[in-house]
Amino acid sequence: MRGWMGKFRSLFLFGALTLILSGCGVDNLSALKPKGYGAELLLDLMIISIAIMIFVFVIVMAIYAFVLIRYKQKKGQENLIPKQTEGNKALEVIWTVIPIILLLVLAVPTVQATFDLADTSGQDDENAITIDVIGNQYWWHFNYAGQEIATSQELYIPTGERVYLNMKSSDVIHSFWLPSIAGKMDTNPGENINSMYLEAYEEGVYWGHCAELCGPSHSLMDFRVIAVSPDEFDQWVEDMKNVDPEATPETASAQEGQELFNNNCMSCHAIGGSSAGVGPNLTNFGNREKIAGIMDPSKENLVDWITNPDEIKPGNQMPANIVSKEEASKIADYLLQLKHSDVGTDVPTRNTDE
Ligand code: HEC
Ligand SMILES: [Cu+2]
Repeated sequence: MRGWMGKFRSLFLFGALTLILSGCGVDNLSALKPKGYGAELLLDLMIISIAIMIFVFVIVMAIYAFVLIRYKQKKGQENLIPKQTEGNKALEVIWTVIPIILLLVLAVPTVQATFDLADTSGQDDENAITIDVIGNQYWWHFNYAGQEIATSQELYIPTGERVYLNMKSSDVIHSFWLPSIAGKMDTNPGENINSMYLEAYEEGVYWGHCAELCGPSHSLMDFRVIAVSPDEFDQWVEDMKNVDPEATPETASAQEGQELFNNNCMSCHAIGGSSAGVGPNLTNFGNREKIAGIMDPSKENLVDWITNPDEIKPGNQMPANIVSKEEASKIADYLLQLKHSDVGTDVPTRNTDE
């Protein structure tokens, strides 16, 4: 016997699904809440295509329901053969012409947007900001062309301005995906460079992901884009250019950490400059939102990372146990005080307005 639960089962299912899916619209990570030019263009296209789909669906369902009801077999008509019609010029013209119109309505803005988003010719302007993006298993490197500065994992950009990205990969194919500001683009190994641009409307910290399955830690290959006002951006560039990689830290523990770091870690990591080594550039590390793109920046997490990175990001290229836990703790003191620029530290983070 089906109880009242049974009768309402599908209603429950739909209700639960709605609740789960409503979690998809996270601020600063969602294509449905655009905060930049590309994302806005793409959302408009989604709305047009969904509107057309709903229009077609409703008309087809209405005709379907009409035929079902109007031509239902009635009592006493079991052997009745309805009037047979073959071909109808007017109807055939209508159902050929309407889809053509709908396809045009869909095609014109789609083709326009495609060319618009692919137009990176603005980077030839000498004042344009261009950034070389390099995807690595499982971290991102951002090299500011002509500026001799670089960041890893966190990309700083000015708001209200087009910033051009030229992308490639150092190993396998990755995909740079920043849903709330722009679309997504593959980074390929080899000579093939893909270009796109970002234009953020408001200050904020925007979340990006790698969107191409690239290995066991693919799902942990996150990055941030920090959009600040153009003035603050210029300040940030100044700060980054004036980094002194040799600066002596204040505490004794951090000083020991600095020496340990220089002896054990500098072969892969850089502080200051624009080099992309085997590992991320750690300039301004103390102001990072995340460690390795995914962990909150606590000392405990950092020590865990330094002693056994593979436990946190399986398959990544940093070796475990280079230093002891005590040494790692001193290195953590050193790294966490690397604050080279406070630009962006007051920018509202994701979800603060929810
Ligand atoms: C063989 C090269 C190599 C050596 C040596 C190395 N690392 Fe790494 N390190 C990496 C790579 C590669 C990553 C990126 C891992 C990832 O996120 O996939 C990384 C990531 C990190 C991160 C996270 C960076 C970020 O952007 O959030 C920290 C911190 C770090 N390493 C510290 C150290 C310290 C401290 C040492 C020395 C004890 C060290 N590394 C030695 C290659 C190396
Ligand atoms: Cu990837």
